[in-house]
Amino acid sequence: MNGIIIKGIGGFYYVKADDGHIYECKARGRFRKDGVTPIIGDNAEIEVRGGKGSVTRILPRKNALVRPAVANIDALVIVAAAASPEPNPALMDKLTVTAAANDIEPVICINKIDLADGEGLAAIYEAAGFKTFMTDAEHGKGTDALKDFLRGAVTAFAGLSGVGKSTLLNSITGGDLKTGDISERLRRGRHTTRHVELFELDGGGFVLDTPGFSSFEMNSIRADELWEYFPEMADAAGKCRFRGCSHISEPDCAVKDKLRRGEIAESRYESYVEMYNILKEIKDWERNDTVTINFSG
Ligand SMILES: Nc1nc2c(ncn2[C@@H]2O[C@H](COP(=O)(O)OP(=O)(O)OP(=O)(O)O)[C@@H](O)[C@H]2O)c(=O)[nH]1
Ligand SMILES: [Mg+2]
Ligand SMILES: [Zn+2]
Repeated sequence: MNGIIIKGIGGFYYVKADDGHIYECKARGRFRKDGVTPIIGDNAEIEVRGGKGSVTRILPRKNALVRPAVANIDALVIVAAAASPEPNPALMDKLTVTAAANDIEPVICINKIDLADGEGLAAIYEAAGFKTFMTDAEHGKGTDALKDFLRGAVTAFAGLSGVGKSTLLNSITGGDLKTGDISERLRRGRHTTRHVELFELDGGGFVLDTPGFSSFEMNSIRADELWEYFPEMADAAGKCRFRGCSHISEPDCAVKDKLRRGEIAESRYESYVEMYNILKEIKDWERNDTVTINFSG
């Protein structure tokens, strides 16, 4: 039987199997020998005998994030608050690039639109080619459209602490994930969300609640390939005068023409330049295979 690992606690893996049941499974010893540790999101083969389940095989992963370790993410919902905390477009752009480079669809959600007008921010990401949602999770506004989008996929949520990821997820799953106000968070000096689990949506699909992330690495991305992860640059990038144009200082650059015409947002282009300058200093031997996002717990 096949299934997806939705939770791991104390050496047991909880597998939602194709037959609709959840089985508590042990991993067979050979995983340790192979150096494969099952993680949530893994598609697994399991055997069930006399009520006891074991994971016998982990199917190849499409991608894997670290801290928390989770595999096979289809979409990353990048949540920003219209206000409180103030949106940070540079951070959002790094996340869109990191996701895309991992074969994860980046999706934008501007939350807390009851507190401030998020239209301008949303327009930037819509124009760049991302699916963009506007929500007021506190009052359940706009969350149905997001819920429809998540159906059938495995989705993670990312964004600064306090933007409303858990509140959004609660509204979507009807569950009771832990949320906290900012004063409580400051008092405890840590993030509100700590456990890691995939939550099944009625109608299919899974969502992962993650704490606010602390850092991520983009070492695997080459500077000259960075433009590929900016959808709004894709049609222009082949039309520059120079092959291998960095789209920063060369003349007759089709990307900068687009920027001048207002078809690429200033903030997005600034993020591109900032990331390009960091990535171009990375030597080939310093490159990792995978792009990682570290979510702090
Ligand atoms: N006004 C308003 N408040 C919201 C909205 N969404 C969430 N909040 C509040 O914002 C605070 C933080 O929300 P959480 O859902 O805990 O934020 P989080 O992103 O999960 O934070 P971490 O788990 O620390 O990463 C809570 O007090 C929520 O009630 C919204 O749309 N509007
Ligand atoms: Mg949370
Ligand atoms: Zn160019």
